[in-house]
Amino acid sequence: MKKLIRFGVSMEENLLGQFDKLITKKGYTNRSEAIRDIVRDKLVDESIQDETGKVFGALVYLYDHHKRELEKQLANLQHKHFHNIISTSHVHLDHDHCFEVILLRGDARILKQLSEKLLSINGVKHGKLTLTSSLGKQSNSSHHIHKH
Ligand code: NI
Repeated sequence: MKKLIRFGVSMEENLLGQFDKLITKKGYTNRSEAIRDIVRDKLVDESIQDETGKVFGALVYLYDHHKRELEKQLANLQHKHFHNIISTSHVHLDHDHCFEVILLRGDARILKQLSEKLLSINGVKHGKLTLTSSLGKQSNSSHHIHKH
């Protein structure tokens, strides 16, 4: 474990009360861990803004199974970006809908563009991209990312 540094934070009573309520609701048992997670979240957000930052993503979407040409369009785009795609999971939700999760890696800008293209295809009913980065957790972790 890395060395922990203690520091004091001043806050209005009311603001602190709201913060405590929020973190209790989210399941935190102490303020320090909640503050650490908030700081990590900000750092990850910041690194994701960096267009050449190596990030990881999960794109989830739901689409109409009966829409003509849709599955072909989705597959074509995925093949075009095969080097950004780690895996794709497909679930046949019901008679009409399919649900897919694509795990992605690469530049934030590329992953966002690819996701926008996939989600804008006619017949894709809803979807969302979540990006993360190891930069906020450990500053030197990029050495451990294996490039294929
Ligand atoms: Ni299906």
